[in-house]
Amino acid sequence: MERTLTILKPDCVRKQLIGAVAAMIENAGFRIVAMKKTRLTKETAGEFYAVHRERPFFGELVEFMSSGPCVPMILEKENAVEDFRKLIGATDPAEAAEGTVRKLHADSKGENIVHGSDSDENARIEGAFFFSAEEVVRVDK
Ligand code: 3AN
Repeated sequence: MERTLTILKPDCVRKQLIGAVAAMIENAGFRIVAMKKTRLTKETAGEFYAVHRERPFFGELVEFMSSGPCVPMILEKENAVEDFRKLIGATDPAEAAEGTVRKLHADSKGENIVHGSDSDENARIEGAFFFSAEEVVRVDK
């Protein structure tokens, strides 16, 4: 069983879509093994997105991600990383496939509702960024 890390971003929380997006996630066969509502500071958002530090949109990304509460989750499923990126769709909602989270709910490349890890290694790093071992609880059926 693989894991991935998602963040329901501040636009998702502001639009009151936490429940709608969590339902899409669960209906797609993911189990939520950790979840919290938190707020990133500019410093912690910058740390989370450090790989994008040189990108032209870095400042905008950090501003946005620290603009309000967000809801990180660790999700478990076979092939979690790849299947989750399929569920959320392309970074740019205009290019996202029909029925994906971003196609349905996102406004722009920057404000695109959800984050999804891009590899198993990053899923582990990003999971540990938000959650301690005690906060990760796998509940069996
Ligand atoms: P993804 O989240 O789909 O893996 P990345 O890794 O290319 O996309 O980008 C990381 C984050 O940076 C995206 N989720 C998005 O919020 C933001 N981002 C990417 N491209 C742009 C852009 N052109 N303008 C503003 N924000 C962007």
